[in-house]
Amino acid sequence: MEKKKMTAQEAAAFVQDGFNVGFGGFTPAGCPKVVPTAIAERAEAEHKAGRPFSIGVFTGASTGDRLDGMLARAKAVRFRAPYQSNKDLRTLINSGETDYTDLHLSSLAQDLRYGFYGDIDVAIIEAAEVTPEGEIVPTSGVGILPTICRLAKKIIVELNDRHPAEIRGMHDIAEPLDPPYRKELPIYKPSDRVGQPFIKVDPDKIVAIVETREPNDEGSFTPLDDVTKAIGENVARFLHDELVAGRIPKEFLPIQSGVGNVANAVLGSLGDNEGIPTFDVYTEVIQDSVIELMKKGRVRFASGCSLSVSRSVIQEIYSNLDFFKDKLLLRPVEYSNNPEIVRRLGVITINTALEADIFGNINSTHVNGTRMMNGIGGSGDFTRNAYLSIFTTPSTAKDGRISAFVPMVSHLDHSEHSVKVIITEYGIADLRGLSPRKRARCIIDNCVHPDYRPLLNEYLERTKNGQTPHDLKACFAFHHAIAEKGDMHLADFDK
Ligand code: 0RQ
Repeated sequence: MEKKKMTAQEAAAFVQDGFNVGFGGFTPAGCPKVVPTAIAERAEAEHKAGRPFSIGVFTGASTGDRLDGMLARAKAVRFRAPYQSNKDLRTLINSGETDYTDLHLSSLAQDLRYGFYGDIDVAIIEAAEVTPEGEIVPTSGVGILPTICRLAKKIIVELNDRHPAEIRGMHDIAEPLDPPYRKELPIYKPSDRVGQPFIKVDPDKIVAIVETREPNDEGSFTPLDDVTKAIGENVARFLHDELVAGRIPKEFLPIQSGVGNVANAVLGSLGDNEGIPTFDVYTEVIQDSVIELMKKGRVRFASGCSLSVSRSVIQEIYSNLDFFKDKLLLRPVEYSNNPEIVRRLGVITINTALEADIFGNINSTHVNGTRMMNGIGGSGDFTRNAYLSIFTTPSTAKDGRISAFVPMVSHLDHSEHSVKVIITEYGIADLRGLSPRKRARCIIDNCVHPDYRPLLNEYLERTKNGQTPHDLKACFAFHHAIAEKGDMHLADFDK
């Protein structure tokens, strides 16, 4: 392995124009950093010399700025899947310069194995340890690691000694058999293990080892405000009432909570609600709030795909591994988000909508139906298979000029069939067992901002026809209003 040690620039030379590259990690956690930066520099040099250079980028989810951001700014991303949240990459995607396929995160690894995306030429991964036998211990994010390592012709490892050797044992690495030979994935409770604490590869495939000490790139959280706090409290109240009503077992059920500011606030409120027993987390991204609740004894165990926590929190975990190691488990996304496991465990899922319609359909991805925000991420993996699926959203965005509730969603990610409950700062719309007409009444009365209730009531009055009563000429009046007049309050159904 010593002979394979080299600089990031030397390792980047293994990547050629047109390659499909699989990257390890999940969110900025566990993503390689110095080699993607060197690939971006190489792309810029190639472009200056008048030569093309761009690659297909396959990841577990979003990445850090030194991966998606650097490569996007170097115009080096030809194709991207399955999720991103970087503003420079988003610009390329929305201008059509980068082809982006938005996918349920649980399906990418198997789709790669099925051959749907061609070969993976190189896997570039971050590791805490690599042994001469080809055992690779990941760092704080797993994603599609085992699959890209197995499929890739060559593997480049960023060996990052910021992650202590004792992290070995925090991962559960496995890959399912593919159809027609697939068997059940035998996870019956969040702490069950089905694999090994490392990825095993053919050591000859490892062509480069680049030593680094780089910390993960950090995202930022907006501090809690009254709206996110109220949403969190409403979610906690709803789940507490469900428990009292006996519709959630008294032992409680594992929680999945999505990404972003609202999700972090929701988890905080769940932890603070004394009526909710200590619970487990079976999720994709383990955020700061989960670690906080673990310290308070409110979260017993968390299974996820990445420790997507701030730099100070990861240091705290590493300094207290005795406390955290038997409470945290990191798995490939194919397991953390697996529909079979989510349904078996009875996961209560809480995700955030960009917009919802009055009948309970959810748009999580497209601003005004056209511009990609991030992607569907794991929200579909969890929602569709949940014991109880909840969507949260502030009732308005952009200082009230956008209503989160519209007559018809401008893009559909989660259909009415999968969405059980919607919660805003105003209240709770429990949609279980309601017909579309009753759903509309429930959503307008409980969740919509009071400014927009008259407009949505007016829309509902326009037509009485059909199971789902729409006026197809007027259903996008809110979207026309924001696009043309900059404010949904000015929606005119007759124009
Ligand atoms: O804009 O960033 O300019 O302030 O969207 O909105 O309210 O801060 O919410 O950070 O939770 O993100 C759906 C994008 C919400 C995210 C989404 C604007 C708003 C703000 C962000 P600014 P908030 P969040 C996996 C879980 C899909 C993937 C998923 C997401 C910005 O949660 O990507 O669920 N979800 N993964 O102003 C225009 C609207 C808008 C709008 C909000 N209708 N139109 N802009 N914004 N609504 C499962 C796991 O286990 C992790």
